[in-house]
Amino acid sequence: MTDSSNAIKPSRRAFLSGAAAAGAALAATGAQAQAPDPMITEVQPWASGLGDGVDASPYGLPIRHEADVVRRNVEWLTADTISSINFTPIHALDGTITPQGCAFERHHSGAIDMTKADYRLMINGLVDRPLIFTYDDLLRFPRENHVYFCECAANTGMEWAGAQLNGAQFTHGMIHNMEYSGVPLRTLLNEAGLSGDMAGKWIYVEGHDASSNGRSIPMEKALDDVLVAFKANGEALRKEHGYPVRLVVPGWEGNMWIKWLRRVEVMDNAVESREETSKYTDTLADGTSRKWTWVMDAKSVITSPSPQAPIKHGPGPMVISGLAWSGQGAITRVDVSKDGGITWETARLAKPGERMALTRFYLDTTWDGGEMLLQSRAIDETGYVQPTKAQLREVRGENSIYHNNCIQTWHVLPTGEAENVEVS
Ligand SMILES: Nc1nc2c(c(=O)[nH]1)N[C@H]1C(S)=C(S)[C@@H](COP(=O)(O)O)O[C@H]1N2
Ligand SMILES: [Mo]
Repeated sequence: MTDSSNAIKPSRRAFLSGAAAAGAALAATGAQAQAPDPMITEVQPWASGLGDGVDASPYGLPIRHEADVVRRNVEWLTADTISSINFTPIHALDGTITPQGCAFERHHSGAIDMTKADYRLMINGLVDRPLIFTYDDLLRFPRENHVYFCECAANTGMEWAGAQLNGAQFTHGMIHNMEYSGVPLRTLLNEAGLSGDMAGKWIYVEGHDASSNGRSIPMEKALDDVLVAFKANGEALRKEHGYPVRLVVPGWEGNMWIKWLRRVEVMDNAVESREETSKYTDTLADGTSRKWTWVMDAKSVITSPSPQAPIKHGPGPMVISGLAWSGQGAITRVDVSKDGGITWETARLAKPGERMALTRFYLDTTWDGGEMLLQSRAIDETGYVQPTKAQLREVRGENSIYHNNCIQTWHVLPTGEAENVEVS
């Protein structure tokens, strides 16, 4: 293993010779390098006419040339589109913030259409005064802003038995990362009055949708960092993400992030609802199941190059980029391997890791034009190291669905194309 000071950083000189090599490779594919480039020598239509006026899009959409950067389904997973899931195009995004317009959706009974005026949040159960809040009531409590990732526990769930889906969007796209504005749940629980010893108590949370998606959450977490959020990335939550109010449960599986939040009941025990018994439990290698697995452990994936984002240049300088996250806290280091995990280089974090939020990493490197078995390995502030698939299978077997945080491998070919593979 190399530390960051030994990581390959192309010097200016290496960059120039790399660029020359890339230029040479291009020249070999056509005579264009010799000819004048009309994009430089000719006046183009956009420079000789007018563009759109300011009223053309009162609420803007991405330019049409980016029309393929959209949520996508996996056909065989999507029996119907109401009780279903789609995937964030993480292979085409950079930085860490997921625009709401392409953030994955998971609904159990469809995305419902509620107004703020119809919105109610009820807190009941073991409280001094059961309360009902309107949307406007929520705006009167002190609020906070936090960036958090939301990962469906089933993210990467199709990869247990073998490499299946060809693209980071499909293998790792059940995740989004937004800046939420909201009121700490603790504030609202205290408003309703928690008397007596809350140790060992639970809350049961459910949504306004027909599925209700009820989940039990230990009181300790409820009083820690759970947010009742009404804005994401500065604007109202989109319908599909729970407009007007959703629960944000930092670092814990997406299923607990109740959308269209309707009710919080303080209870003595967990409800053991459908969503936390027959679903969202982990089958182990010996056939038994783990009872609770709430935290999303450290994980990472290279988003570029990847099957949907092939290398489009010749040998020479190249940027390898990806995302890392941990439900246990901040990412402290990400390593990248080009040879299937035999040797590792430490990647550069675009910013120091933030707790329970996506971290962008880059490896500024040189491609020799040969094959690569690209992997990334995340390490979080607890010292936890993202496991290999073999390590995870030893404990979990191959029949699990949820909580697959193993190291992903992309096989990059000399053509620059990449495919999803496993290394043993
Ligand atoms: N009310 C309600 N909340 C819900 C769900 C739902 O179907 N209904 N789906 C859950 C699941 S399984 C996940 S992974 C996340 C997905 O959030 P998103 O649709 O904003 O991506 O919402 C959770 N909250
Ligand atoms: Mo989920």
